[in-house]
Amino acid sequence: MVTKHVIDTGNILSQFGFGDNVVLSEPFGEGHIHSSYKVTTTENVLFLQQVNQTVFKNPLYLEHNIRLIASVLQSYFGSNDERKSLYFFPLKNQKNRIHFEDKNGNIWRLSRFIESSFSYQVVPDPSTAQMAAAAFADYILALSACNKKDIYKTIPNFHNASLRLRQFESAIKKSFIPERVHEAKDEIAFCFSRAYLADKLTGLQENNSLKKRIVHHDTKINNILFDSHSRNALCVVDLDTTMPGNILSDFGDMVRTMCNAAPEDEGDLIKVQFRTDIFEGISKGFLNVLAEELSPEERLNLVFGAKLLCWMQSVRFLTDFLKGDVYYKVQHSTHNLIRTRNQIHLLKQIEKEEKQLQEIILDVC
Ligand code: GN1
Ligand code: MG
Repeated sequence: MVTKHVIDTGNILSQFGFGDNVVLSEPFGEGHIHSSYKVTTTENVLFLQQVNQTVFKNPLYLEHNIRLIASVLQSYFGSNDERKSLYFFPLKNQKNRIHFEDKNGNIWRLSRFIESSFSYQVVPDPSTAQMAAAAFADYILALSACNKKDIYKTIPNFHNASLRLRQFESAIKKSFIPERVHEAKDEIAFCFSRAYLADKLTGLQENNSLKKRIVHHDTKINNILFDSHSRNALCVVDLDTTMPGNILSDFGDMVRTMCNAAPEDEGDLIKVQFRTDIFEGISKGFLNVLAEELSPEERLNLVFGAKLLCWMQSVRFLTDFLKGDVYYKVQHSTHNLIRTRNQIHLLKQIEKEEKQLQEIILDVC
């Protein structure tokens, strides 16, 4: 159902030099963090976002990174292909700023809406997975031209698995909602049983086995837009977590979200099937672009990355459930627990197929 919104869209748009002739403003997308709207005016279709300042504590960092990334992508893809990257409009009276702060301290940004595009919640087939993976790989390759020092860490320690584990332990100890600790006791035990994954990541980092790279850190399938006509991958979106990290984050999160035959909050675990043919598609798409760029150690640890990201996401969803749903948007009280169960179920399947997945990577390289 399309609902009219009470946000003062007209005023916000006018800060970016657009008339306040809004026809419709409707919530848009499936993101768990920012609030996004598709805004239709008599002349334009726009994408308006309210930045989540609880998660992104320094909006100036976001602004800086987004502008830098846009310019890098523009030179990588060529300036005439404007649908290949998101362009945020500058403020009418402050051309070097893209954030408008309203009288309540809310921060807004505006881009054009990429028309004739769509996203998937579930990948339909291996060739789509291959295209999506190639798009994320191109994004990483484009950003390899950037100096890592020029990109701010928008969320420090974002994929620090050991820290995520400590936050999880602390949520259990504090027992914010005791019934929830009891309700999730099996999932808590499972997450602890795989805590060695965090230690393994620390070990790889200490040995310098993983090159520091600027990566996206949120390579969910719904963070790629596809062209409605050609059905080809069009552009990567949701760029706010782009910052220095390692390759496992991006490969792992693609496997986590694309290989699952169901959305990440499907509660019927029969439907949560790990799809090996999609894994092959991802590996081809990613490594066709990046194989030369990656070291043998990075390639060897890609399957570990898939397990790690699945585990870390289980831990993050479960921590949020234990804390009373303070981070991810939820639609009901067990949403985060259902997401956790879904991710654990997927991880168990990856573990069973690990050897075969490793062979696929070797074959593709
Ligand atoms: C969040 O904003 P969205 O929905 O694309 C989260 C990711 C998680 C993802 C789980 C900043 O991404 O890290 O993997 O939910 N983003 C942030 O679906 O925490
Ligand atoms: Mg998103």
